[in-house]
Amino acid sequence: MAELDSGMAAKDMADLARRRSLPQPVYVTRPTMPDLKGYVHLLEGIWERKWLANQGPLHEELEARLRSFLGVEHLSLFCNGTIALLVALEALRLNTGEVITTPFTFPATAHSLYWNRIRPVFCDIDPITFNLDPTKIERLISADTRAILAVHVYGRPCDVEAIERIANVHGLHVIYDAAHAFGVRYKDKSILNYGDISILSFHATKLFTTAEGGALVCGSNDRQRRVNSLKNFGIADEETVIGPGINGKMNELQAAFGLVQMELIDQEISNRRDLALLYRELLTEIPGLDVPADIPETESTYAYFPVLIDAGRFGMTRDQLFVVLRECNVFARKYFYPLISNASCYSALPSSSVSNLPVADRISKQVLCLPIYGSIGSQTVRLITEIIAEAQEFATPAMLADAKP
Ligand code: T4K
Repeated sequence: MAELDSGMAAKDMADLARRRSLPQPVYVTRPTMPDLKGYVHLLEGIWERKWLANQGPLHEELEARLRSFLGVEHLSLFCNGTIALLVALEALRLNTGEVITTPFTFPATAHSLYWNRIRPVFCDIDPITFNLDPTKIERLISADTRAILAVHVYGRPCDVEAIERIANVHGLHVIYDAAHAFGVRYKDKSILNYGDISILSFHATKLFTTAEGGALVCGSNDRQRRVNSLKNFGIADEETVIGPGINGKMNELQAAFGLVQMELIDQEISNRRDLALLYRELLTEIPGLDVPADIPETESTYAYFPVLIDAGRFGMTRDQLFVVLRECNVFARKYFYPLISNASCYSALPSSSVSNLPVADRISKQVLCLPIYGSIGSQTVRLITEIIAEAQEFATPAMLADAKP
């Protein structure tokens, strides 16, 4: 019988899709759309003021609101998270040598090093947090190492204490790519308060969004002054340029969107918490599908809902399940497969070898991020889990044997 990519018999797949397919595509995420009238009201003010960019009043208001909401003192808005990362490195004068980083992330993390002429040194990840494994960092430190660039992947906090200890011993800077960690708290304080600098992304796919956007959080007035001039072409005042800056500014239309979105954020987090609990309850009995436990002492904001598929126990591979879901109109995502260390611009680095990254390699082949966003509704979550459970019923040893390695 013909097999589809999923490994399920075509007949079984067609039957499952006919019975179970969701009427509308369900994506891994959808933005929380704010009240349109409220947004238009703010736009009217922009029209009257004719002030569109460069630290306008809405930009200033959003910065203040976010500082208070996130519990941080020094926050600068950016046009996106990637430029915030570039500026973070430049603000710390990191533009040569090596930086230790994770391969289990979105390309922007490693690319920010490349653009600042820094060689990434990839370190393996911890199997519980999915973030840099602190026990494997020190062996990668060389005379050229300048910093550690860690990611709180899916908003799961890194082992920030261990990373801080290593950085202090070796005199390294620590930058956190906190693109996924909006609102996450660890040990009763914002996760953004750890390290020298953290950056956030406010892309359309993020829990809090300004369509494109981001922010940089740092620990002192002096550093924030430097950051603010670097994101404004390096201009300090009308006659002084302090360095080779860039244009990283957020505009008034983005800030207006952010301000109306702020009204929804508490409800969105609460909805996601309920959905995450429901997923956990419904998936817990499925053999071979592991829902990672929450990190202790962490208030999560459920930016993503990753699960791990152990093909041997589940009966089909992650890739096969991905296809089954897609056939049923559910667009889960393999965040983050393949590892960024496998991209052609990095694969020749010695630290990119699989033997250096066995845990990251395994997790990237097992992980699947299921749809999660406030408006998805508990009924859709139930239907997704039913598709997964039913798919497992069709799994056969032959399918696994046929699966591509
Ligand atoms: N560091 C990390 C760890 C990151 O994850 C990211 C970005 C960055 C740094 C850089 O931050 P930014 O410079 O982007 O601020 C998406 C995002 O483009 C990217 O921002 C994000 N990480 C990454 C994890 O996800 P794609 O290629 O998966 O996005 P896309 O277009 O396939 O969208 C995914 C789903 O979201 C769609 O299937 C439907 C939904 N969607 C998407 C958009 C754009 C919507 O419903 N509406 C939309 O407008 O990368």
